[in-house]
Amino acid sequence: MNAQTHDIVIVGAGIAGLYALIRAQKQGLKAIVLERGSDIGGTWYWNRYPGARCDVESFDYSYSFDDELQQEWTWTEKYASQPEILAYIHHVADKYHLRDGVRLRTNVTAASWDEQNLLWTIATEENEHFVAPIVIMATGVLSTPKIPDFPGLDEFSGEVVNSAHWPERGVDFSDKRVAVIGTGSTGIQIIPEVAKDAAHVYAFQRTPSFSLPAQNRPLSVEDNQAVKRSYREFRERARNSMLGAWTDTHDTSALEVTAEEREAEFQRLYDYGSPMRFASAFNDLLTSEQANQTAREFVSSRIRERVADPNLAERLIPTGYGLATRRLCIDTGYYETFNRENVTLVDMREEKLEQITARGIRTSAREIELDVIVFATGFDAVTGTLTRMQITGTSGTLSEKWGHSPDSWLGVMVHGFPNMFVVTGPGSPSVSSNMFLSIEQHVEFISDLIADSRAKGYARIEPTAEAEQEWVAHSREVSDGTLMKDATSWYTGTNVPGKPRAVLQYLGGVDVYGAKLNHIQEEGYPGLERAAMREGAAA
Ligand code: NA7
Repeated sequence: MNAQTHDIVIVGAGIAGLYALIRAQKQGLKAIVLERGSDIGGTWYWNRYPGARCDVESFDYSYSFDDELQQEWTWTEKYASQPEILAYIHHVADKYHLRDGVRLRTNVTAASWDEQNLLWTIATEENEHFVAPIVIMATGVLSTPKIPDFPGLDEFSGEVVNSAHWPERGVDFSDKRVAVIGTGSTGIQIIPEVAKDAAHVYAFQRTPSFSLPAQNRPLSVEDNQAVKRSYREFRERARNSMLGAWTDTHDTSALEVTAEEREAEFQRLYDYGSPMRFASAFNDLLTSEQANQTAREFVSSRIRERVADPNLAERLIPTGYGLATRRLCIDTGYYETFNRENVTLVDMREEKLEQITARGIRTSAREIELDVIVFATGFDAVTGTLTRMQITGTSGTLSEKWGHSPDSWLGVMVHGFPNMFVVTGPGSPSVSSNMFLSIEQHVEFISDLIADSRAKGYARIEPTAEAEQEWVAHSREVSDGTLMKDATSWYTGTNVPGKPRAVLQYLGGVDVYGAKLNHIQEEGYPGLERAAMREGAAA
């Protein structure tokens, strides 16, 4: 076996992997990033479908580690589009000379731990091997799309595209009959865009989502300057917030204020257009069914105003789960799109998708002729990318372990997998936070831990089983107190058949979580077992 040796192998060249590379290079370590895509960017490389846009505001959704970087970059919209975010990531790669450290078109399929020599061997689909004492899995939380196996898919004579593997050449929808399957954040972004060009769009909805108007707008130079003048304080406020982005909300129960006050507050935040702010309008929207009901009623009324046909509006209004217990979406003209002549809702709760045929889709009610089928059917989120790799630790594989329960120590390390770090893994705030901030927080924690261990002569780092279980129990206790635990969605792993039900995020808050990481660091990393190299190990 002809293996290449490094100090660190980083898997994934998205926001996390690139920052991990910056930190490793700063520490003088020989690092390589392995990336399966043909370019850098991760999530923002793959998800280039029409309408793709972030749901965290641009000033928050960016790196904070270098003031020069945040001063020199100018955002053009409140919610940046995919091309703008990708351009930003490319700017970062150029500024910090990262490209030479990234190996593209390199798909990691396996990683195995050598306990004698304290080394990971990383294998790729291209049959290459990389050896390093440390591996950082920066593989993303929404990086393995879920593709339902609808019968007959192979027979379809038109074009089939997946939102998460959008063709680089683009897709021409003009005058085409198009089905979009899935009405989560992605479907909600795609449907209005495709409807502008297509002859007809059939929106296949199984579960309606709650969505708020994004109230997206161009950002002026003055808008940028206003934030840049006090970016340090802006970031500090974000780090000390529950969601990793400051929300202009009050610490009050929705049930303690009058109906008029509640309505006014919901309206104020609705007009602002931010899922994070709206979901934290009151402090008990995610813990009290009754409080949540008030928010649901408010948004349902707005949906009724946006959709001309009252029957159609009722079909688009979610029932049976709490607002923000599944992803609360933002949109640009989503509900209004259903007022167009060329858009039809196919309500899969009543009209089952029975078969994909050569000509289109046969439902329990009709056959719909189509030229294009778009899958926006979501992801095997947070754990799916890692469980698909053959990762073998000290006593079994990660897919076996997480097949029972996605346990980890703070979402950053896993007992049984020494020297393997995960950026924004299960049990960390990850997708319930501003991912950029959570990624920075994790990468900094990881690189500081590596530096500290190297300085002290430790070659092996592993969380104890007890520390891991303590964190899992705490995380579960927090999520058990919320309405989120009961929802069926990718937040709880219940969108993927066979995946164990567990809230995949730590819901105690980015502020609380950050304080925990800082405390652990200050206390010399309790919960971790660190050991020196064994005698006789390969140098
Ligand atoms: P989501 O939010 O998981 O949405 C996927 C959608 O696809 C959702 O409406 C699903 O309905 C639907 N779906 C999935 N499987 C099927 C099958 N078999 N039949 C019919 N419909 C299906 O993924 P997104 O990509 O929209 O968003 C993911 C995150 O990316 C988003 O929250 C942002 O953070 C960015 P279901 O709800 O399962 O009934």
